[in-house]
Formats: sequence, C-alpha cells, structure tokens
Amino acid sequence: MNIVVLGGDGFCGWPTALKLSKSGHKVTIIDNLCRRSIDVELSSNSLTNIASIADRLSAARLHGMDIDFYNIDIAKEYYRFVVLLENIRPDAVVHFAEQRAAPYSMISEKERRYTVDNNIPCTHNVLNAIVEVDTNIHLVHLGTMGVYGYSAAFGKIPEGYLDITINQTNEKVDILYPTNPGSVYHMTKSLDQILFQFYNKNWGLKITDLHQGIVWGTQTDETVLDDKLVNRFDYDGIYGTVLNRFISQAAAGIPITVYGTGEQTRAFIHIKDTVQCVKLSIENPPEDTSRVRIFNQVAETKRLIDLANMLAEKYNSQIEHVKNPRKEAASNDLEVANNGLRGLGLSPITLDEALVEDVMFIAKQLSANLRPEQILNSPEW
Ligand code: NAD
Ligand code: USQ
Repeated sequence: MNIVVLGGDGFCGWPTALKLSKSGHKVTIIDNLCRRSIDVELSSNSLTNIASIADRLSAARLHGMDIDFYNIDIAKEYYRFVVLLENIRPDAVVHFAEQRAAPYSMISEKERRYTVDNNIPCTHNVLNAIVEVDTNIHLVHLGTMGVYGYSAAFGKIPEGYLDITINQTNEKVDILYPTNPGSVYHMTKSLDQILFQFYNKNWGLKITDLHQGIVWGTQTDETVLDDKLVNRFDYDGIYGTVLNRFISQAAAGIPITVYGTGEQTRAFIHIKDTVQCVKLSIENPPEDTSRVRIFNQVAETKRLIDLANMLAEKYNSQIEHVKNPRKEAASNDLEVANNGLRGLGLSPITLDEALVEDVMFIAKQLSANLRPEQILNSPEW
C-alpha cells in the first residue's frame, strides 16, 4: 500500500514508518520537526542519541527501507500539503502530528494556545485534504484514552461508543462516549473526535481513531538495526511518560517520582504494539463506514504505585511521593475493552520483567545523558 505518515519523526511515528516500510509498503513521512525544536525550547533531550532526520533516512535506506520525507507544517501550510497528497495519492494516511504532552499544554497561555492552534488545524487540514484529493483514503488517527477520562463511572470503557437507553422512549442507542479531558492537550483530542464524526457523516470518510494508552519502551525490531535508527526516549517532567520515567529514574539511581498516592490507574501499551496496531488498522480498513471506527489501543491497566513498587524491589530504588502537579483523581479504577484490535490479530505484550530489563539496559547505558533538573519540571494545574 501507499502510506503517508504524518508526524513520522516522533516517538510513535518513526518506528511505525520503519515497520510499514519493512513490511513492503511505500512510505512517505511528513513532519515539521517541531518536536525537536521543543526540546531546544525546553532545554530537554531524548535519553537516546537520536540522529538527524537526514541520517535516519540514509540509515533506513541501507537496511532496505526507502522512505521519502517532506518538511511541512500541516497546521500552517495547507496548500503545500494538499498538493503533495495529490501527487502521492496514498491509500492511507496515519496522523500522529499533534502536540502530545499534557504538561506542555498546561505551562501557560502560550502553550495552551499553541496546542489548540497546532492540533485542531492539523486534524482539520488533513480531513479537508482527503475530501479534496480522494474520499477513499483511509485516515488512521492516534487518539488517546484520555478523551474518556479515567473513570469506571459507566463501567468498563467501551470502544468509543456508549450504549444508552433514552428515558422517554426506552429506545436503546449508542452515542460517542462523553468526553472528560484532563488537560488542554486531551481536550484537543476530544475536539478531534467531533471533527471525525462530522467529516464521516458528511463525506463518508473512512476513519479509524485509535484511543491509545500510555506508551512505554523505546526500541522495535527495526529501530535496533542501526544506531542511527534509534527511537527517542523522553524522561523529562513534560514529555516523559510515566513508566519510561520510572525506568530511567531506577536506571540512574534517583528516586522514582510517584505523583500523589500513586493510586491512579492508567492503560499502557508497549511501543512494539503501537506499531503493530497501526499496521493492523491500515491493512484491515473498516468495511462499515457509516460511522468512525474506534479502537482502544491498550494492552493492560496498572496502578502507578504498583509499577513503582515493582521497579523499586527489582532495582533497589527509592520511591518519592511528590505533590501531584496535576488536577486529577487521587485514585481510580479503570477497565478498558480492547476487542477490536485483538479481533484483528493483536496479542498484546504485557508488562514483563524481561521487557522492562530491555528498556533498563538502554536507560542505564545512557544515564549520563539524563539532566536531573529536567525530572521535576512539570507545570502545576
Ligand atoms: P511526538 O511528539 O514524539 O511526535 C509527534 C510528531 O508530530 C513530531 O515528530 C512532531 O514534530 C510532529 N508534528 C507535530 N505538529 C506538527 C505539524 N503541525 N506539522 C507537521 N508535523 C508536526 O509524539 P508521539 O509520542 O509520537 O505521539 C504521536 C501521537 O500519538 C500523538 O498524536 C499522541 O497524541 C498520540 N499518543 C501518544 C502516546 C504516548 O504515550 N506517546 C499515547 C497515546 C497517544
Ligand atoms: N505521573 C507520576 N509520576 C511521574 C509522571 C506522571 O505519577 O513522574 C502520573 C500522572 O500524574 C498521571 C499518570 O502518571 O496520573 C500518567 O502520566 P503520563 O505523563 O505518563 O501520561 P499523560 O499525561 O496522560 O499523557 C501520555 C501521553 C499522551 C497520551 C496519554 C495516554 O503523553 O500523548 O495521550 O499518555 S492516556 O494517559 O491513556 O490518556
């Protein structure tokens, strides 16, 4: 298939582009490299030494993955984007290109506005370009579990749609699950859902929205092929996600930073499965386009304190209970359906000490890159 990967230089996008190319698909990455600029803006860094995009692409070519790249700001350069899409005429577009850190989106009015002004135009421009170029293009979007909020108020979280009974008529219907975002970033993903619903209703667009949990790990079968293909690994208090942070902290011999009680339960998925899920979604487009197809892209749910205890016991680390900088429930239950992707063949990797050791190996090797001042730098909200 001919596939365009938007945001293909990022943590999830780069290994996905490699996997799709290795599987024989024709892949084009579009990325404005803003994630790299944000590292400079925040004086932060990836724990791994990531190569420039030019070096990444040359190394990929040496390993049989011939990937094209275009530097386009999808939010601001609509006409360049649409002309490129017209030339490529892809079968599928994968959309990773958004500002994805909740803490970044809550720093100040500048970052709140940037997150909305980047993410919403990106998604809306992608939808418009598909309407203009070819309404048969399958759009696969990376959404988030955070659109649901993290509560068991309506029971096990279904895949996008909630079955309800209308009191007046006793009629049973299913509606888009009510959103309950916890940050401006998560709010943009909630707004994305409405854009998808409308463009699907009006133009019949074929859309898969993957509500992904927190991604952990760093390397995949393709990123290990060459040092220049290494994936990024964020550990800082703004872009670092919780399990990778805990692992890098244990590797560096510094306390594991549990926010509040640690009784928050969240959904997790390994980066190898992120890549696998996107591949499965593209290779199995929805047959029924009467509504947006929504899958929960998660392997399992875990309480943060249990993750911290597991690492502390194994690596003899201290746990530090930090005052939670976020406005979120101190404790919650969470159960999530993931039948959709399992039905397509996903057999998710669950948290396993051997895998944690893989990540720990990288984190230990590179712990000299860790800047301690970047650990507890989350804004409060
Ligand atoms: P990332 O920041 O590493 O990658 C995003 C990429 O998009 C970057 O390379 C960035 O330069 C690019 N980009 C952003 N705005 C752009 C624009 N206007 N034009 C062109 N390129 C642009 O993030 P990630 O961790 O790879 O996440 C990818 C997607 O997956 C995001 O949409 C995120 O919401 C979703 N997701 C991520 C996680 C996670 O734990 N990392 C979990 C759930 C969902
Ligand atoms: N947390 C800690 N200690 C830390 C860092 C975080 O206890 O050092 C806690 C947070 O308070 C929160 C949980 O860990 O309760 C998760 O935080 P996170 O930063 O790992 O995840 P989050 O901000 O929700 O965002 C990440 C990605 C985002 C994606 C989301 C999926 O950055 O792009 O959408 O995970 S989900 O969480 O399922 O909504």
